[in-house]
Amino acid sequence: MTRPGGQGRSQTLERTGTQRPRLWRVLLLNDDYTPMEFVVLVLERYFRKAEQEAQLIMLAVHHKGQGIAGVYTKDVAETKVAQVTDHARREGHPLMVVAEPED
Ligand code: TYC
Repeated sequence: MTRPGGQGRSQTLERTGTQRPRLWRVLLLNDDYTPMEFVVLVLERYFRKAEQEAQLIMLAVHHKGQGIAGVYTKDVAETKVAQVTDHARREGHPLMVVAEPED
């Protein structure tokens, strides 16, 4: 098959500008057993929140069922999920943390 300029080979379309990567939300889910202090520690250590903000996010999750810990590229979000889940399980806590794409 003949294509203009392609001589039968596949063509790469040129795009101008820079594509921003799709971002992923890391969500904390509420449960009845993970201590509040551990959730605050997680928000400070893995999501770099100051103590006051960490307290507010933790309480919002506690009352509403879930909340956003941070927004990252996919690989960073997945790493945070793995690190926090690993830490929580090592401490014996059932804390659930998940990543979901922004629209
Ligand atoms: N609900 C927990 C408690 O009362 C605290 C908690 C907050 C747990 C946020 C998980 O993502 C969470 N100890």
